[in-house]
Amino acid sequence: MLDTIIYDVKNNIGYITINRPKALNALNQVVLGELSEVVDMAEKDPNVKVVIITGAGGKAFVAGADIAAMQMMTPSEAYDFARMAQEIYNRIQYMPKIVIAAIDGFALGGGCELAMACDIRVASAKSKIGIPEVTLGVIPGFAGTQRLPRLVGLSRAKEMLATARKVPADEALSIGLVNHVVEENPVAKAEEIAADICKNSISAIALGKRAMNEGIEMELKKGIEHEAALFAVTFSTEDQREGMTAFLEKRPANFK
Ligand code: DAK
Repeated sequence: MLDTIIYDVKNNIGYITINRPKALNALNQVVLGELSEVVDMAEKDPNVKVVIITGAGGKAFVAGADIAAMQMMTPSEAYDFARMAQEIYNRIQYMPKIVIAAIDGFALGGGCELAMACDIRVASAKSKIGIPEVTLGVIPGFAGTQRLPRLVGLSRAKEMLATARKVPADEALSIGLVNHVVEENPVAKAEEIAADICKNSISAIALGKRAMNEGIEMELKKGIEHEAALFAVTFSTEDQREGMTAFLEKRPANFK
């Protein structure tokens, strides 16, 4: 029984909706515990080919970690809280399925960090994205200091950290913080992308995602070797036989 998250599966898409709109979907321990549960469900369900994460209420994706829950934390509790979220976010990043963040409104602090753990980000035009933790006397604790510079470069990330500025969607697009901006309904755009993904080999996408995730942390030559090893693995899959046979028979591939 979930209290703060709605989880649903339709048309091979696992929908994870953070549902605490009165607190702008802020993340406390309950939300994070439930997020962990549904991330596991989506990862293990063979019917789920793509995951979409969004926030309920039309005002926020997630307005950050719950400030009320953090106010009185000791350093050791803060460490455990950060590690709990980081572990879930890592599972999202390394999951062998594509995860799309559909951002409609504020994605701040832990919300921006959640979106950055996803593979693809789609935002509505009204969205604002930022890491305002320094206004609270803390730093990002859910991997924002690590993922943001990797995504937008060190200098832009440092400016976002230090100014706490909420970056508007069009600017987020121009610096590579989001992949797409739509006037409204980012979930519909995420579904469009998901439908394109579902036409392709899901096992190949999983291996390609792994090659990129792991390779980007390696020296280039090692990453290239790693790619060859994973490329070889695709030749042990039914999808490789089907994909190449379908091409040669001039018909669309029918991936399972
Ligand atoms: N936590 C708790 N409640 C929040 C919240 C948050 N992050 N954001 C909004 N709310 C609540 C508000 O308190 C308000 O509740 P009520 O007063 O109605 O009970 C309700 O949501 C609506 O918010 P507002 O009334 O403020 O709505 P506005 O439209 O006026 O403003 C806003 C929207 C998003 C600009 C504003 O709510 C805002 O600035 N929110 C805080 C954004 C923020 O600073 N986010 C970053 C949070 S810190 C760690 C270290 C650091 C972190 C985590 C771990 N470790 C080392 C453990 C930090 C993580 C963060 O994410």
